[in-house]
Amino acid sequence: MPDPVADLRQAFEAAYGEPPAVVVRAPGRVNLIGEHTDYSYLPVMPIAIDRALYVAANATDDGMVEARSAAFEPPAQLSRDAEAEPGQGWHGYLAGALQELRNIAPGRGARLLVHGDLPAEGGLSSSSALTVGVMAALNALWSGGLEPLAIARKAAAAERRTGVETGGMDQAVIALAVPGAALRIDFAPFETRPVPLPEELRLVVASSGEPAAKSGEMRDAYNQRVIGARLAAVLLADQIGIELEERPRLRDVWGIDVVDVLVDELPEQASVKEVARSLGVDAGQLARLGNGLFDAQVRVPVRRTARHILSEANRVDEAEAALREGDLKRFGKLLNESHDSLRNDFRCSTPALDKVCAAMRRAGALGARLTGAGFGGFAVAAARADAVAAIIEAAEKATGGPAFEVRASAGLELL
Ligand code: NG1
Repeated sequence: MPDPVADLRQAFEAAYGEPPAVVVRAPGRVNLIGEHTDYSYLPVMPIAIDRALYVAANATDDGMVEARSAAFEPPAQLSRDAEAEPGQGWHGYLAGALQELRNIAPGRGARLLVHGDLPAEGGLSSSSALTVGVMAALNALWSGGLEPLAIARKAAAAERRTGVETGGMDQAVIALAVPGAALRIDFAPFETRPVPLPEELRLVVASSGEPAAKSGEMRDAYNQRVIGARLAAVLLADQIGIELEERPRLRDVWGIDVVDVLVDELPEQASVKEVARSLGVDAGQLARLGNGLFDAQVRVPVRRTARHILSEANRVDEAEAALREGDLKRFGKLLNESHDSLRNDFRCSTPALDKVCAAMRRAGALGARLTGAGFGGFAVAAARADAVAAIIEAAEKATGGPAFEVRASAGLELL
């Protein structure tokens, strides 16, 4: 059996001439349901998986952070004052992490080595596993005293510095997951509860064969949806009579009786500028992205975005109930409905994702959907044990793979 931790310790010694003081395991994640809901403060239900990134680290006193990895290129040599910018690849996540840790042990440095068996092509949260893992390792090395939840929050802030307006699901489940269960996460107020997975449930993930790295067009497409959700929230809140000063999210209007009707009356598309003008509010406060990168004149889809997000939040409630009751058929059906909504309303699926989901359903999956941001990346299928091998084979045949079974694993661990 390969032992990734022993290999990493050995590789660290070979690279830096001494054993690491700290080794951290940060798992990848697969979202079971609740897609594109987190940035509207609506619930999600991901698992941490049994594939992970491992970060080995030693402290130095030179105020520099050196990082090497077999999975990410090129090696990094960053000062503690490094600042993240979009388009810097993995250096951006490292710099964002350092910015968020600036108050901890100023002047100290570190040497890091990152290994893992988590595909880095996007979809299984390798970026968040990297950010959370590096921050946890540095926190341990520099005695920062941060709890896992604080690490998750700072890791989400660090990723936003790279230009993606992430909602915080990935970092939270990576930091807080428990083995054998999905984690239902609510964001306002922040609460998590484990949802034990039924014994007979198996989960398969399958690559669409297309990378979903968060750069360029993909980042713009993601951020456009975030803005569309915020515009929908203010327009609906205004209709219902909720105070606009508070920067409403779709969470604030979810479940209100008339909302389903009002959603259908939202504009198909709108820009931040148009909505601000129509409501007589300041465009900046209305839908500001963390890094101010969004152009207020760009028109984004509003109605379809809101329709997906609000219906998806209902599906999270229903899927949690189905899992607690052991109703696998119902759970599978909800995965299919989620995929349809992501494809037809939210429009973040691709022909390859549709194809791999269809192939897995035909091969016996109870349900299948894209997982994560979409626009490429991975799909997840729910199945009973006897169908797993056929599902993996069908998925690999459809897209070239890889496809493999995943198990709900522990979150962040200091080894
Ligand atoms: P990915 O890109 O699959 O890790 C992204 C966001 C999540 C969430 C999902 C969609 C980041 C780091 N993560 O996940 O917060 O919004 O899309 O549900 O941006």
